[in-house]
Amino acid sequence: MSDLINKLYEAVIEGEEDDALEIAKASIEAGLEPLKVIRGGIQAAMDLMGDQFENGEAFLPELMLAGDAATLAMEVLLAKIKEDGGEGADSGTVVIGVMAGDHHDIGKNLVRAILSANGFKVIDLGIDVGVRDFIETAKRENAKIIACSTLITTSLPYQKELIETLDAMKIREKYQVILGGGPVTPQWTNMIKADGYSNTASECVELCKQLVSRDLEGGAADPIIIGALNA
Ligand code: B12
Repeated sequence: MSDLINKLYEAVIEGEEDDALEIAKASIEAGLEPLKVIRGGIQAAMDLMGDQFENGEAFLPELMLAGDAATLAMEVLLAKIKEDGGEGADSGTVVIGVMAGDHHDIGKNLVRAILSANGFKVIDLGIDVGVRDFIETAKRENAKIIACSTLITTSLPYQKELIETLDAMKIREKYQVILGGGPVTPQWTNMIKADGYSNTASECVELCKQLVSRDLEGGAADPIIIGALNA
C-alpha cells in the first residue's frame, strides 16, 4: 500500500487533523485514486478505532479526535471524487440522511459524494433526521430513492418506522427505500421490507441504478442486496 495511505491511516488514528488534511491533499497531488485512499487510510483507521473503543482500548475523546481528522481528510477527497465525476447524466433524485438519534455522518457523506459523481441528484438532510423529514423531502423533490444511513443499533427502528409510515400514507410504491451502515444487515432489510441494501458506498451506485430502472408494475419486488459481507 502507498506510503501516503499508511501515513493517513496513522494520522487519523492519532487524531492529527492538520497532518491528515495535508496527507490527503498530497495523495491527490500524487495522483492516487481517492476511493482507494479513503478505504485504506480512513475507513481502515475508523474500523480499528471502532474495535479499540469496543474493547475498552480507546475512549470517546480519542474516537472524536479520529472522527474529526477523518472528516477533514474526507472533505478534500470527496471534492476530488465530485470533480472527477463531472456533470454526468441525470440518473434521478435521491434523498439521503442519517436516522434520528444518530450523528455518524462520515459514511453517509461518502455515499452522497459517490452518488453525485455518478449523475444522481442528491438531497442531503444531514444527521439526526426524523421519519417525516425524509418523507416530506422525497415528496417535494419528486425523489425516487430514500437512502437511510445508521451506525447505531438504537436508531434502526426508525428505518422500520419510515417504511410503515409510507405504507400508512399509501405512498409506499412511489419510493425505493435503501439502507446502509454498520448494524444494518440483509436480513434486517428483508424483514422490514425495504427495497435495497449495499455494504459500501461504491456498491450503492449499482444498487441505485438497478432500482431506478426496475419495473414495479407487477407489485412489490424482493429487495436488491449488493455486497452483503454480513449476509
Ligand atoms: C467515528 C466514530 C464516531 C464519531 C463520529 C464522527 C462523525 N462525524 O461521523 C463520534 C466520536 C462523534 C462517535 C460518537 C459515538 N459513537 Co461512534 N463510531 C465511530 C467509528 C469509529 C467509525 C465510523 C465511521 O466513520 N466509519 C467510516 C465510514 C466510511 O464507514 P461507514 O460509516 O460504515 O459507512 C460505509 C458503509 O456502512 C456504507 N453506508 C453508510 N451509510 C450508508 C447508507 C446507505 C443507504 C448505503 C447503501 C450504504 C451506507 O457506505 C460507507 C462507505 O463504504 C465507529 C466504528 C466503526 N467501525 O464503524 C463507531 C461506532 C459506530 N460508534 C459507536 C458508538 C456506541 C458511539 C456513541 C454512542 C459513543 C458514546 N458513548 O457516546 C456516540 C454516538 C453519538 C450519536 N448520537 O450518534 C458504536 C455503535 C455501536 C452500535 N452498533 O450501536 C461503534 C460501532 C463503535 C463500537 N464498536 O462500539 N462515533
